[in-house]
Amino acid sequence: MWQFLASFLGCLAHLTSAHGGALNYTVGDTWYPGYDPYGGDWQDTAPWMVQRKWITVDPIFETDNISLACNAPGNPAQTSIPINAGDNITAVYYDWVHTVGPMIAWMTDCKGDCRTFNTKDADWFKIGERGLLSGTIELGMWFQHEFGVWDGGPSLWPETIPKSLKPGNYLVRHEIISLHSAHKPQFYPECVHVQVKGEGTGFPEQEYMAKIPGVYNMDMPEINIDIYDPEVSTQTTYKIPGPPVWTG
Ligand SMILES: *[C@@H]1O[C@H](CO)[C@@H](O)[C@H](O)[C@H]1NC(C)=O
Ligand SMILES: *[C@@H]1O[C@H](CO)[C@@H](O)[C@H](O)[C@H]1NC(C)=O
Ligand SMILES: *[C@@H]1O[C@H](CO)[C@@H](O)[C@H](O)[C@H]1NC(C)=O
Ligand SMILES: [Cu+2]
Repeated sequence: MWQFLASFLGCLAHLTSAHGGALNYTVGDTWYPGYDPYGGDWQDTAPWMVQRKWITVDPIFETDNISLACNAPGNPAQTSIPINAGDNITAVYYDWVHTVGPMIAWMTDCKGDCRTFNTKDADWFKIGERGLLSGTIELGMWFQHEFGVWDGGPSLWPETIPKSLKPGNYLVRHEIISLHSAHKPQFYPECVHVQVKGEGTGFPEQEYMAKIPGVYNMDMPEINIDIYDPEVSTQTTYKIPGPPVWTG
């Protein structure tokens, strides 16, 4: 019954709002518009654009899809958000409807200009992750559920740029993984260019690094999951896949 209801609600949700993604960013009181996926190609050369190009709010389904890095087509942005290490960057979503699965914020060093950086060469590290807050995998409260405000207002996802991170040009990648369809995980990634300022000299060791795609595969029980399977649905812990978070 729950399974039926959940998939029914899932369909309904898709009809009304068709998935989603990170649409805008804020740092302090400053607002940075992202790439409107239905706004047209003129945005490709907009001098104020900070977000890598994405052209649909639909999810990516394949763990080995090259677009898992920065969505499709993922073209670089023209400029970047200036931010001090230790400050928050907040990703702004609209009408997020899915409720089950982890949300992970990642960064990678562009090793120079992010406008010429190819994510094939990226080593990604986590700066924050949110999962199951309380209750069970199927019916408990996930951060992803709490995040969807359901009142027509924007959903806000703040994460902190690690205080000790060395200055430079980075991508910040916000990733929502939605697990409401059995054995069919949905990935919603978007990337923004940032210029980190500060006095830090820190950088994560190899144990914190992952390739994207590469970090996930369908042999992982946390990814290839059926949340309605009685052996899974009643569990009260969910291990977020990938390396540990680097907090600096
Ligand atoms: C990768 O994902 C994109 C965006 O969802 C999709 O258009 C493309 O067909 C996928 N590629 C593969 C090889 O599955
Ligand atoms: C994102 O910013 C644009 C303006 O650039 C605005 O029209 C839109 O409402 C914002 N979206 C959200 C979800 O805040
Ligand atoms: C900054 O982000 C952290 C999450 O990393 C959050 O707990 C905190 O409330 C945020 N602070 C502000 C002022 O938004
Ligand atoms: Cu969706």
